[in-house]
Amino acid sequence: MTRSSRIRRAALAAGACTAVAALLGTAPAAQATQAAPDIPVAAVKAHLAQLQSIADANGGNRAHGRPGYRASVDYIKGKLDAAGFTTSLQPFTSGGATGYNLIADWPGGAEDATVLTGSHLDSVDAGPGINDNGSGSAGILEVALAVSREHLKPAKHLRFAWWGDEEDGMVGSSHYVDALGADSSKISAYLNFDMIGSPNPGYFVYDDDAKLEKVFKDWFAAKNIATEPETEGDGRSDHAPFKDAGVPVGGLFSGADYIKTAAQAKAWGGTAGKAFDACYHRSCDTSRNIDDTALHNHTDAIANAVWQLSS
Ligand code: DTR
Ligand code: ZN
Ligand code: ZN
Repeated sequence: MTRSSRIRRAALAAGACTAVAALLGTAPAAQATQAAPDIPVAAVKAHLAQLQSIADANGGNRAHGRPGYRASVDYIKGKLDAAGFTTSLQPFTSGGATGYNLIADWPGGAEDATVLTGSHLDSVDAGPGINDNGSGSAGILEVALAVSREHLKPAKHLRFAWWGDEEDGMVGSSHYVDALGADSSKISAYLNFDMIGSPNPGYFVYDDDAKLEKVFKDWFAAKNIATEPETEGDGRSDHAPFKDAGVPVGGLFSGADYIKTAAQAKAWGGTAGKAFDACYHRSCDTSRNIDDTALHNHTDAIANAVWQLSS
C-alpha cells in the first residue's frame, strides 16, 4: 500500500468516526489536519523540461519583456486552467515592456484569510533560469496541481502566484501588493520560493515570521534534515513587498552564489568551498543545473506548509 493510499484510508476512517461521533453528540473539537501528499519530483522535473524548451525556442531565456517569459506564463496557466483553478493575468509595465503576474485561485475557503504561495517566473537575460527560478515556479505549480488532484477543501482560501520581473527588483510582486492596498490584510501568510533546487544545495528557512519558520523547520526536522536561517535574502526577493505591507512571510531557499562551508557540506552533503549554485544568473542555469533530492525535499515541504496553514 502506497503512502498516499494509507493517508487516504486514514482520512476516510477519521471521517467515519467523526460522523458517528456527531450522531452521538460527541464530535471531536477539530478533525486532524489532512496530511499533504508526496509531490512527484518527476512531475516537477517535467515542468522544468518544458521551461527549458521554452527558453530554447525563444532566444535562450525567459526574461521580462522577452517572448520566453510570456510563453512560460501561458504554459503554467494552461496547466492550472485544466486543473480547475480560476486564473488571471495582471499586466504591468517595467522598462518600457509589458510584464504579467499570473494569479491562480483555488475556489472556496475563507478569502479574508488567504494563504498565498508565490515564485517569480522570470529569468535573467543571460540564460533559461531553471534553478532561478524555474525550480520555485515548477515546485509551487505541482503543489497547486496536487491540491486539485486531492480535491482539497481547506478552511482558508488558497491562492498561488507567479511573479513577473523579479530580476529587475521585485517589480511584479510590488505591483501586486500596491494594487492590493488595504486588502493585503486579508492575506494570512505569504510563502515565497525563489531557488529551491540548487545543484550544491543548502536548506535555508526564512526567519521573518516565527510561526511560519516553525512550520518549515519542524517538517525538515522530522526528516532529519538540518536547516539554517535564511539571512542573505532580506529584501532580495518577492517576499519583501509583502513584509513591507505587514503580511507575515515565510519561505525556503537552497542557495545561490555564496560558498558552502565545510560544516554545511557535513550537514547537507555536496562540496565545500564551492557555490551553492555556480550557474546563478549565468547561461548554464539549465535543466542540468538542478539537484533532484533538494528539489523534491523543498517541494514536499511547500506542500506540507500549504496543507497545514490553510486547514
Ligand atoms: N534575489 C534572487 C536570488 C536570491 C539571492 N539570495 C536570496 C535569498 C532568498 C531568496 C532569493 C535570493 C534572484 O536573483 O532571483
Ligand atoms: Zn535571479
Ligand atoms: Zn530568483
